[in-house]
Formats: sequence, C-alpha cells, structure tokens
Amino acid sequence: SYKFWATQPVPQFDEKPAIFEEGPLKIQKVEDIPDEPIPLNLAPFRWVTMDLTDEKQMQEVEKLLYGHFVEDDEAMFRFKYSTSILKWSLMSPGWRKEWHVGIRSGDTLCAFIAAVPTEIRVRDKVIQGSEVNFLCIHKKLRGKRLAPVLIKEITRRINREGIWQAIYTGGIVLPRPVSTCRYYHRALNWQKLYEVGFSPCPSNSKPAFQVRKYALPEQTSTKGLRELQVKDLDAVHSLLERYLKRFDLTPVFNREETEHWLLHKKDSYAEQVIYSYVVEDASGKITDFFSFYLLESTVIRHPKHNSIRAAYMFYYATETAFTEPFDKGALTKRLNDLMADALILAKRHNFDVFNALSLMDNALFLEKQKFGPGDGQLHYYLFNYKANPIHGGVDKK
Ligand code: YNC
Ligand code: MG
Repeated sequence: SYKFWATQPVPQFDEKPAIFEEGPLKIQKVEDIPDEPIPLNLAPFRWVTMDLTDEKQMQEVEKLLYGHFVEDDEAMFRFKYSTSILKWSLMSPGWRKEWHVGIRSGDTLCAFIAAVPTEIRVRDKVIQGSEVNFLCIHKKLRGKRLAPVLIKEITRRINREGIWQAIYTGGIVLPRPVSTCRYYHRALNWQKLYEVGFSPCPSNSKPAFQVRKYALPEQTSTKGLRELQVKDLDAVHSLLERYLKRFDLTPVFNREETEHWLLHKKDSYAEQVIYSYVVEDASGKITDFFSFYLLESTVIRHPKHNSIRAAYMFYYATETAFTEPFDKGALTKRLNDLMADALILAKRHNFDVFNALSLMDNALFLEKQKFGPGDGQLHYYLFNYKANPIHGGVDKK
C-alpha cells in the first residue's frame, strides 16, 4: 500500500520510532528541479495557474470546493469555503500565483491544489517552508491517480523557489503523522445541530434539557475585552510569539503575518472571516487575546437547513502563562474565563457550533466549556523533514 507515498521524502511506518536528530530527509538544488510541469498524460486535461485576484477564477475554485471538497464519513456535511476565506487562506503575505494550481478540461476546473509560504518551527529549529491545502479532485475523476500528480506538481513549483519543506494536515492516515489531534465541538445552537443530525440527543436526556445545557449568558465577563484593532498588533505579535514558544510545532509569524491572520479588514473581505479580541488592562497593556474564524459547512440534502456556521478556535495567548513560578491553576482559570467569553461572542455573531482541536492549551478548558469529542481526527504531516513525535502542548508543561 501507499504506492505513491512510499516514493516520497516522508518517514515510513516501518521506520523505527527511536529518538533521532531532526532535519531534512533529502537535499536538492534548485537547478536540478525541472522547469517544465509534471506530464499530465491524461487527455483532455491541462495544467493551469489560477489567478485568484480575478473574481471569476476565484469563484471557479469556490465552486469546485463547494461540490467536491472534504466531507464527513457519512457524507452529511461538506466544508464550504467562501471566496472570503479562500482569499484569507491563499493570499497571505508572500503568496505566489504559481502555487494556486488547477487542472482544466476545456473550460471546466476539475482539480486544484494550493500552497502558501510559511516559516515553521519544529522545537528549536525554524524552517522556511510552505503550507499545502485544498487538494481537491472532481468526484467523477477520483481513483485515477491524479492526486499524486497534483502533489508532485506543487512540490516542483515550491522547490523551484528554493523551498524544500511543507506542512499539511488531513483526516486520513498517511506515512507518517508527526502529530495527531482530535476535534472537539461545543454546541451554540443545539436545536439546529440536532435537526441537521450533527448533535444526537443522549438517551437519558431530552431536547429541552440539551438546549438549556448549552445556553450562554448574553454578556461577556472579562474586564477590558474588546475587538482587536490595528494599534494592538505590536503587542499581540509579541505576546503570541512568546506564547507559541510553549509548543513544539508552530508557525513563526512576522508582524505583517500577524496582521493578516488576525485583523479583520472590512474593505478587503465580502464577509468577515477572522474574529479577534484582546484584553486591555487599566494601564493600557494588552494582556490576552483570542481569535476564531468562520468556516461554514454545507448540510447535504436537508429540507430545512442549508449550512452550519462553525467557529474554529484559532490563535490565543495570555500573560498568565508567564507568571514566575508557572501557575497552572491560574492559567487554567484565565483560559476558561477567556473561552467562556469567546463562546458568547461567537453566539452573538450567529455561529451554530464552536470547534477546537486537542492542541495548544486547549485541554485546560475543553471539558469545562462543554466541548465534546468528535469522530474526526486531524493528522499533521511534514514533507521532507524527519521529526520525533509531537504531543499536545498541554501534556508536557
Ligand atoms: C490526502 N488528503 O493515499 P498512495 S487535505 C495526501 N493527502 O496514494 P488518487 C492523499 N495524499 O496511498 P483520489 C490524500 N488523499 O497510493 C489521498 N491521497 O501512496 C493519496 N477528496 O490518488 C492516496 N481533500 O488520485 C494515494 O485519489 C493517492 O482520486 C491516490 O484523490 C484524492 O488538502 C483526493 O479530502 C483527496 O478530492 C484529492 O479524494 C480526493 O481519491 C478528494 O487516485 C475530497 O493519493 C477532498 C479532500 C484533501 C484535503 C489537503 C492537504 C493535501 C496535502 C497533500 C500532500 C502535500 C505534500 C507536500 C507537497 C509540497 C512539498 C514541498 C516542498
Ligand atoms: Mg484521481
């Protein structure tokens, strides 16, 4: 099995999981990378570079993903990436048009894969890398070994820029995850989640009881909590940089990337994607922040509901992590206060569910904030980089 992945510079399952020196698996030179696309050998298909600054081409990508991107195992829900979230995800600082790769047949876009540049820190080493996402093949073209061709082509285009590593995630098991997380879900609109078949009613409960269980206060409780503004970015950048050092596998954001990933810009997006909040203390210091983003899922074939509005926990940080000596109780308390407010704000913005992964310090608040484990796992992969297994941040410190 893994006919394709066995040929790639990734750790294989039969390799001994001993502690090893971390680093690249394969060293190459830009001049040895072909400057022509990988042969497609599949008429009538041809490679295209998608220009996402062109509204029409952006909508073509949206449409392909709308019909053919990731579904749950029972095919009840499918991720629905709006043009706003695609712009946010695929046009981050340093983005390159050449990394938005499509396959067309005639005028029709039938497959896509994309990447953006990113610095990745694995423990104490920082890698100039890329993040690959949105691998999608039209349902009628599945099982034809097109995915390996897309992956080889984006690898070639990334390598041509002198970048040799990538990070990517997926619900399926491939050689070989560096880390694995579980999805957790917190109902905000339990009744709707029940109606669409996302949240079952436990046999010892009743719908009315479940609705009450997930009810939230109208008002947030953290003093000094407000929306993130441009003037906060230096403080948030520094706080996030210090907070991420607590974990073994993180991006390294510069100031421009911090702005891109955290600050909502009204004039740039048709629809708000990123929701970020800071806490400013009485002296004007930013002591905490949290963020979540909007990603809808289509409810496939449902008479009443078309989609679920899901909030995904994004980055957060708090000065409480840096008290000397480290006070886990204080950190737990602070994170619970912040996340309780995040839930209230997401509810206010009409989200139906709040999703989070078992990473960073999330284990300190998931249960208390009434998140429940989902069926889904998310595996993290590094391309051309050998790393020892990485566990959730909370277990180790
Ligand atoms: C997957 N998700 O194992 P073997 S996540 C990677 N990621 O190869 P075919 C995948 N590989 O086992 P189909 C994969 N899914 O023989 C399948 N594969 O070694 C491997 N779904 O190819 C698979 N999007 O074309 C097998 O399969 C080979 O027609 C089979 O197409 C697969 O975006 C797919 O879930 C996923 O659109 C495109 O099912 C299709 O089934 C589909 O016969 C719905 O392919 C949408 C979906 C995946 C979301 C994502 C991350 C992608 C990462 C790709 C790897 C990047 C590596 C780094 C490159 C840059 C390097 C630098 C520097
Ligand atoms: Mg295929």
